[in-house]
Amino acid sequence: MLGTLALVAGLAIAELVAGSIAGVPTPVVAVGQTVIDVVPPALKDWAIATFGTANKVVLVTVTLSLLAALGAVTGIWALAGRRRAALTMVAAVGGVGLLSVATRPGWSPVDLLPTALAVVVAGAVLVAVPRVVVTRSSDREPGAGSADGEVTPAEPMGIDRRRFLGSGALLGVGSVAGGGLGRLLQRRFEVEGERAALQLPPVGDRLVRPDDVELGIDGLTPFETPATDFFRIDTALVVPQVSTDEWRLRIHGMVDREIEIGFDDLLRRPQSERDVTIACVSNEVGGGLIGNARWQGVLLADLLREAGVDPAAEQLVSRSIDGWTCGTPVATVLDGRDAMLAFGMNGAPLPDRHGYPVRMIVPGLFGYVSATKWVTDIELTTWDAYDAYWIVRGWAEQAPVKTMTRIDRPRNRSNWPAGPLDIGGVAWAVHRGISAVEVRIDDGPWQRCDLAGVPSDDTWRQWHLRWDATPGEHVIEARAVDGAGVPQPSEPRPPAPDGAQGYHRAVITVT
Ligand SMILES: Nc1nc2c(c(=O)[nH]1)N[C@H]1C(S)=C(S)[C@@H](COP(=O)(O)O)O[C@H]1N2
Ligand SMILES: [Mo]
Repeated sequence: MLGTLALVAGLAIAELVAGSIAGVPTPVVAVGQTVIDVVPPALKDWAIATFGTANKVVLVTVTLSLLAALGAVTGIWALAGRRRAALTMVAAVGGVGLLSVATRPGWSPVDLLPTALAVVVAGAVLVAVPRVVVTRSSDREPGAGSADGEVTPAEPMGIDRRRFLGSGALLGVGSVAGGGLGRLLQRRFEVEGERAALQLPPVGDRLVRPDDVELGIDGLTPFETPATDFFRIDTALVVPQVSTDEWRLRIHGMVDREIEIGFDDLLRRPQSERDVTIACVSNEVGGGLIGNARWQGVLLADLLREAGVDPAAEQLVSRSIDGWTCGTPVATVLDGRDAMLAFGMNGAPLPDRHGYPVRMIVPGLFGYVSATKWVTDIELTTWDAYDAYWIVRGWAEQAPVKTMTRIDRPRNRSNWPAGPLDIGGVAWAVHRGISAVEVRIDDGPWQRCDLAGVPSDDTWRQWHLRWDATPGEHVIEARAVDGAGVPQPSEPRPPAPDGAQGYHRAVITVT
């Protein structure tokens, strides 16, 4: 109980400090973020596979439970007079917190403040509360009356329950109030308000989207994924809140002229708009870690040309404000495709979860080698000079999006009446385009599907086949051919190290 009080008081003061100084991390976030970055890749892959996008909630819950358990033990020690043991525990746990803060990329000493104060407050509670509530035989004469006239039995050491409840209530209420106030104050640092007020400049280089991107069949994935449904993958435990006022991008390394620009500079440059499908390398066959959006931004190649890229530069390393890194082939960025610094998504400013204020988009490459959110630094370098975040963790250096088809209807394990049945989904081979989709039922012949229109080779493509369903259980399989005529690989492979492959299938029952 005392341990919980100390813990809650410590965490509350940390929230209060985090609400007073912009950008400083609370201890739980700092430790959680460090866990994310240091856990072995296998454990992390397991956590993502088991808990999906809830893995971050699980991580915070586990961290808090662990703290609560350690706190309970510490509180018992403190009440039993083992002050030194209790304070050693606080120092040890606090040390882990401080170390976590001080190993974050780009940390500054002020970042230590919430955790340091949490340690001090927790320690003070563990020392002070026993002083007030623990009664020793010397404190009271045996049989002496307490304040309300009750007779307390003689005891060598005991706890004054009333005082304990009193100080506990005081501390508890104080902590909840302080922590709550801290949380409220932290909202000041959220960018949603400025984002809502931001006006995107008009686009000169407009996107031309054909009328037939939608086949108009029920249950097909829409061509444009609404931002609210768009998958989110990143290593950030809390979504970075980056104001356009503070945002700067530096382009440096193997360039003739270093460039540094602010957000307003970006808005003043020629604006482009493109539909681009982005996908995560962790997407399983048939999975949902893929989305298609209309991005507005400036073309990255233009900026790089201004900087003057050294012909010997091979790797473009982009870095986000929270220290995440990404390595993209320079040759890919400069081969004429529409690599962008994007700040608009589907006609609105980028949501914070998707990289507000600015992210990278490179059509045709998996997200971890191209799609840096909250990007603030671009360095031109070589492959030998640097290994980015996921490369160190065993994922492939080169990761073009693989040709893939997903069956969106009928759903796996669904039941249908015999008769005409619409089979459909999306297929993608980002930047190579889709030239054909074929469907096969029960090892029958591959049948050509109808294809929707697309604005470019950089998006997924809806497809559809009407089939006269006959009673029984059926296996539906789909595959695609890319724009260069290369068929989708049939051999199944898991996501690691460079993307899943194989045919998606749906098993249905027709009656
Ligand atoms: N700063 C930052 N950017 C990042 C990541 C990250 O962890 N941190 N993850 C990348 C990965 S692995 C993917 S798949 C895409 C996902 O983009 P989305 O969350 O907007 O869908 O973001 C990329 N950009
Ligand atoms: Mo990803």
